[in-house]
Amino acid sequence: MVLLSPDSTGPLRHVPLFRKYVAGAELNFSIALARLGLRPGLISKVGQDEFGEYIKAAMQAEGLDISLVKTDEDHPTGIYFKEYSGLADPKVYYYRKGSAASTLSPADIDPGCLEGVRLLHLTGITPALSDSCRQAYLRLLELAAEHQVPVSFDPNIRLKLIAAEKVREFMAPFISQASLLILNESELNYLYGTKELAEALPEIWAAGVELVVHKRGAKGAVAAHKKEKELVSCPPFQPVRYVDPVGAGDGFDAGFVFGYLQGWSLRKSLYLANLVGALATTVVGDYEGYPFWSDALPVLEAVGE
Ligand code: KDG
Repeated sequence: MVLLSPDSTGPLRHVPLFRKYVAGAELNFSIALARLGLRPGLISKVGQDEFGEYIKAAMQAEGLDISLVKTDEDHPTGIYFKEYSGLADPKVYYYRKGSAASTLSPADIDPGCLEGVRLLHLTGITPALSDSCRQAYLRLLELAAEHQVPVSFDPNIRLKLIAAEKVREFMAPFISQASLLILNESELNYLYGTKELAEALPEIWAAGVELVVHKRGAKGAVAAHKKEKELVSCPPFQPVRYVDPVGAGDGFDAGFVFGYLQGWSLRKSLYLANLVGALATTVVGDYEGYPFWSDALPVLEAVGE
């Protein structure tokens, strides 16, 4: 999506100026990984319009593989707005019904798209956009199973897209095929009726997940592995400036997945995750604050294994 962020605080009806950014959870995640040195590909659709061109150019500039991003002649690129009230974190307003991305369907999924891929990362946002998106994501799960590609999943629950009472059933197929599950406190609560990771673990292991990470925002993060008794926790990284939290969760996921793919310890992966997430909060855009590998390396060296 394109993000239009107001230049001033207050209800959008009084805002005269907006700044334009690129956003979207899966895109943010991919950019964070690319900045750390990987070359992720994204499966999505944009409209055949100026915003679509803008998004593709930004993806290329950030080093993403956009060969699986389709351009749709009949549907526009989705947009979303932020609104800053001065009282709380920003509200978001989506204009993405009928957008190009919401028409993603199994026909858009190239059967060879996971060949040679090390990990498939999905979030609960795209499948909540439409039934065809959900079918496309289920097709990706089939392909991941066929090619033995591990799946990481972040439910990324958006109550503007999915009713609270449907969340558990909706997320079940994705969670049950995920090796790695990453979620925050409110998602833990919607899915397992608790805010404590330890209490949710029996159900999470029973679903087949091997590794689960609890993002706790300003309280840091905790990870648990099915084969280990002890939970591993990590303190937060404190940025020097705070603007808004949007994009932090995606950056966190990417930082953790990066460590996971390198075979790092849970502790070190959590440190990088916290660092990427925290730096996202220092800017208005979703991903602009994510660190490059050269920024992250000295912090990681100071932390050790
Ligand atoms: O995680 C950041 C996203 O929330 C933002 O980019 C917009 O993808 C988005 C969504 O659906 O909320």
